[in-house]
Amino acid sequence: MTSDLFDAPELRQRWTEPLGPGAFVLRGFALDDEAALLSALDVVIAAAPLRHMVTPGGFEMSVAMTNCGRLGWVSDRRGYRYDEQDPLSGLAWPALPGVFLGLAARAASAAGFEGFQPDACLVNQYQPGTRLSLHQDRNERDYGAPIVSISLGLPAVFLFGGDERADKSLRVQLGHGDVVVWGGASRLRYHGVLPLKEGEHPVLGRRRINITLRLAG
Ligand code: MD3
Ligand code: FE
Repeated sequence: MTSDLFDAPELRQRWTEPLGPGAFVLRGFALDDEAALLSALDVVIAAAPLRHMVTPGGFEMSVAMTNCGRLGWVSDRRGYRYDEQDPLSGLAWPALPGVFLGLAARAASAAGFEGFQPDACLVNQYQPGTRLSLHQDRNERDYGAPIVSISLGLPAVFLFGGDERADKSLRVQLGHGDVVVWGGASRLRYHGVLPLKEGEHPVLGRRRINITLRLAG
């Protein structure tokens, strides 16, 4: 028997789990900023709608994506890259919300990376069945900067692999409010997300949102 009181963000636990060299899961780190994160997310999505990009191989991604910040990650038949413009509108991406920047800098600092100032923010939306196959993030200029990711909504099983695609992956469950910092020797590790399981999150509904902040340019 649990009381609704234990679902209140201020009563949920926060702790740090080391994942690998330079990689840490900060459990519950985003919970204090839940309301501000969600309203900032609405502003971003209203200006640059979530959309399914096409891979260079011609497949539509099952993850729906958008971006904010100076640079946005895009994929099309020509390849993967960072671009200053939203290809849907031809306009600059919406500004990177202060609450994203502040949380990213505090999380990076908690993991030992001081002065993190991302210029790119990718928003990924997963619905039940959506997956992200194993890949490396290699489109950024400076691998010395960490990547910070914020998970909201339905829980997902994250695959944290090695430096080679064939290396065995660690399975890490990421839930609402968890923040992960990936830096140092973990920065180029293969990673992916298993198909999202069916469910209904009390705040986000039938979806998971992942906000990834990077220094790309
Ligand atoms: C580990 N997104 O957008 S974020 C991606 O949950 C991406 O939406 C996943 O992978 C998601 O590229 C995972 C966490 C993440 C980001 C970069 C990493 C994990 C990483 C780089 C190296 C190792
Ligand atoms: Fe990635």
